[in-house]
Amino acid sequence: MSAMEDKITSLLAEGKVFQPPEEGSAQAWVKSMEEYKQAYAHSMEDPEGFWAKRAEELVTWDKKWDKVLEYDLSIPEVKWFVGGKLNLSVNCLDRHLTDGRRNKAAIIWQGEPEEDVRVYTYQMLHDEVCRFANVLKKKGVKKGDRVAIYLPMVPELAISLLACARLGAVHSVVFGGFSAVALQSRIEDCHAKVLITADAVLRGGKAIPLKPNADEALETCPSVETCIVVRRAGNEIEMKEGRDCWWHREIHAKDISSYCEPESMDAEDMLFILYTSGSTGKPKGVVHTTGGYLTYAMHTAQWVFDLKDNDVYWCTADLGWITGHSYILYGPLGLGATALMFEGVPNYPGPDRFWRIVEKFKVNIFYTAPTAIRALMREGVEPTQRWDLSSLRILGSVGEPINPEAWMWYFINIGKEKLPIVDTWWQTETGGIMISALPYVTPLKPGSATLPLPGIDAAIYNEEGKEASPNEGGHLVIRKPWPGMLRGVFGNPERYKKAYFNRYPDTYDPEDGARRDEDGYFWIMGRLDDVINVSGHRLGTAEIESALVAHEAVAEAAAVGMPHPVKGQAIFAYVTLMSWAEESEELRNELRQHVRKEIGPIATPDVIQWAPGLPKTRSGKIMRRILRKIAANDFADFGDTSTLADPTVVEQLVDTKKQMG
Ligand code: 6R9
Repeated sequence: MSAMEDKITSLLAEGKVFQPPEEGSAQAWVKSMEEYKQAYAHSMEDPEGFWAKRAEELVTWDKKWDKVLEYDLSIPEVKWFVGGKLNLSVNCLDRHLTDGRRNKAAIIWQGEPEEDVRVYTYQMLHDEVCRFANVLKKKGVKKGDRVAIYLPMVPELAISLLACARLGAVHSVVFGGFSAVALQSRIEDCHAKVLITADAVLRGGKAIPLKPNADEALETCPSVETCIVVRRAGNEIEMKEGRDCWWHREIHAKDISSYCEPESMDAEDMLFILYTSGSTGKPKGVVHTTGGYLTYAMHTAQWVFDLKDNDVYWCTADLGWITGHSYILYGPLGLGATALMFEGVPNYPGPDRFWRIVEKFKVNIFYTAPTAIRALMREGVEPTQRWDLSSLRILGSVGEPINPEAWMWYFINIGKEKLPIVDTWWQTETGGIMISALPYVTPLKPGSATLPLPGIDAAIYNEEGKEASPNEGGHLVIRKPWPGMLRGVFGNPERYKKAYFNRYPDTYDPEDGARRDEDGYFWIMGRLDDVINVSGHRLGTAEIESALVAHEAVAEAAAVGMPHPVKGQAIFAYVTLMSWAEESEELRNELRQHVRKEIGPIATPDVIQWAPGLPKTRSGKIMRRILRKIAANDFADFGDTSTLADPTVVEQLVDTKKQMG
């Protein structure tokens, strides 16, 4: 055991609680546990008063709301700040032109090549956003139209979102790592009128073409009239006449002005759709609206990251995920902060890339994912020592439960045993952080997301819908509406109700398992539905299975998660072949490539095991519990198997797995 592992083990064994640093608490937005408790109590007694005050303090409204909240979770229907009017690009840009921040850096962009840096002041960003909004307008985009965005982490990505918000168009970002097929199904679902993409993505020192994926997707997307292409790598691409145009040409056209009148939006007008995986069927288009979402993103960014005007704040997420939407863009820019945006990956050109960037821009607040921490942990401590990390004051984590070893490593080597770590639990659907420590306030326990934020009525329910006793595991639930919550699943109200409000009456069900300890701290255990969390990315087993079954040689497939030291979970797929097909290494590779093409590289199965049959109940339901155990080499106890239609199937699968190792 190394000295570092030794230290981590012994600190953890003490079951230590780490007190927040006192230094800095006097200036913090929330200064003491007392203040937190008061705010929490107020928010539970008078939620409307609490949120109205925050919405007033944080957001610039064109017209104030008539009613703070109207809701009925049994439908479900939720409306915040009813009758209020505002524009998000005005809140993120225009108002900072007159509040003393005009020449302040809004976005510092670090490209994948070290020397590729661009800085946008609030004025510059405002002008670019206006120009691009005018381009979209010229292409016929109007309020309510959907715009699909499929871009690498370039500044044009942030500009695109804000330009849509300026016009009242609905953006739907599709992560640049998704395949043509995944892009196609999302565009089709939301009927996007315009697609914004790039020639290529720079990743790990290579240019990976992106436009061919867009071309393939658009072959069967009749709704898309225009495709705007950002030039990133300069690789040769095809431009389809009448449909495709270059970003840089359009934005610099003579008739494009650097001012665009913002559309005054209703608080409940749709702001964006973001697709995420659920337990069944295709991905869900999670809908967020305008006034509540902005209030919530800003409120949480301010209290959880203690954002101040002098801070350089860095969230390493991609804008293709909700974390990027709320905590690179809307939250920080709403607050007039300086956000760093990074195009590259943690380990290229070396495992010290993150730390080098921290020193280079004197980053104060750093927010990343456990999978990145675990990957960097493997490289040892030395890369963290090459750079000066003394500018840091707050560390954050998001995306999956952070295991205590990774927490300790982060705390010791990056936090130098004094910085607070905010482990933030939330979801695409919640719009913003729900359960998290406040940095100068909450005593920390490695591996626990700690306590719900003010305004969030979180609890643990057992199967009967009663509140679980301390340390009893159960379903995490949220009992009161909050401004950032999703307002629907695009085009599918039934699915909205069924997926989130069906288990317990009038209660939001995030489908996560958790327990609360004797101090009321939440310990999140992970998904209860058929969702696999690979490196913090949500993948539905149903999506992977339907991709596999789409291959002509596959009769049936079942995908489960298996523990993985870096990714958290890896994908293990059981495949039953058609009778004519033969098991072979080539076919195994072909199937992996096939899933990669259907969904994207993150969904590639790590292991494929041939299965002559799958363990099913007599009603035909696959018993995933057993498949998960076999995948993890845990053959000791399969629990109740009495409902299995054919128990010999399990023996066969165990034998094969034992041979595979
Ligand atoms: C923001 C984001 C949501 C799912 C969620 C949960 C897991 C996220 C977590 C966490 C434990 C944390 N999750 N943060 N689990 N501790 N701090 O990740 O959104 O992509 O929708 O994923 O991720 O299982 O239900 P999303």
